[in-house]
Amino acid sequence: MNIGTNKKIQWCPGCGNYAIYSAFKNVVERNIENGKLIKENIVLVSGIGCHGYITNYYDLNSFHPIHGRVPPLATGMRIANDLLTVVGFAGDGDVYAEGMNHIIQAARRNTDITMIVHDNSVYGLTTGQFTPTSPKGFKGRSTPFGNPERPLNPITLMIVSRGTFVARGFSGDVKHLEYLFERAIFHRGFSIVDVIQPCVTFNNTYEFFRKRVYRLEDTDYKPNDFEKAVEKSLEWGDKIPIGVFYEEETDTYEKLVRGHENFFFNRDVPDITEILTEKS
Ligand SMILES: Cc1ncc(C[n+]2csc(CCOP(=O)(O)OP(=O)(O)O)c2C)c(N)n1
Ligand code: SF4
Ligand SMILES: [Mg+2]
Repeated sequence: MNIGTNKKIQWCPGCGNYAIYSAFKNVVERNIENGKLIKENIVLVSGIGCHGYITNYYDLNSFHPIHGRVPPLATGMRIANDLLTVVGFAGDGDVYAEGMNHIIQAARRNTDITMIVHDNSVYGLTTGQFTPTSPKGFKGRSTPFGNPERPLNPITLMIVSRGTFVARGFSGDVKHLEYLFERAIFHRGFSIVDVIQPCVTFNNTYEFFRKRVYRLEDTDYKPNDFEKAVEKSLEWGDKIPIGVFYEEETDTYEKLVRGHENFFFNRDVPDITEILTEKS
């Protein structure tokens, strides 16, 4: 099984998008092969930005809406056809700036969609302007004297918006990304993985994150307590946690509206913890 296409990949060498691309590809190919996902029933939605090219590189159904509108499109697709596995790829500018309202509503609505955010803390495609996740002091095209604003914390935002699966990944840890993507896809309800990644051309954060990230899965942290998840999401400094911050099983929007939910594929989460011992 190979879900790649023969299109030439356009991203700059070293861009964090490659890690997301290959981790997701491995997860989908593995689960099509073992019969847990149906290729024809997968639909991808990608936003406007460098990240948005990702759907060109998979041989899967896809749709490319206007900037910021990945969550409402994904929600609509899932509600219209509950046989679909719907995954949205968005940028930090896409989904935390112009599309901010939509991601909050999608999280609290708990439709069964998965969102993967390519969070490079910059507008890559439009050549280096600051976004809501750019740090204070960030110097770019539109902030030559430094960004005066304090950054948004997307993990806290998604937890308090009642997202039922909220995780952070790092593009320098591909095996861990695979683990998170697989957990997110098989979660019943809204799931989001915010992937911190460099834009090597306009905001190269690779070394900054590589020195600081640690996996929550290597600690005794349990993602089943809302208040503890909010508290954990605030940790950001010399150490930066990656992993599942919060997970909750509750009724999906589809169940509440229709009185039942259809899942075409087997929702038993595959046991993939052994992947965490593999080298990235
Ligand atoms: C409705 C609309 N508003 C604004 C734009 C301009 N625009 C195109 S890409 C982009 C930013 C992309 O940044 P991000 O979402 O972080 O993606 P990246 O390029 O970093 O992957 C913007 C503002 C647009 N194309 N359409
Ligand atoms: S400009 Fe940045 S985000 Fe866009 S492809 Fe290049 S490195 Fe990646
Ligand atoms: Mg971006």
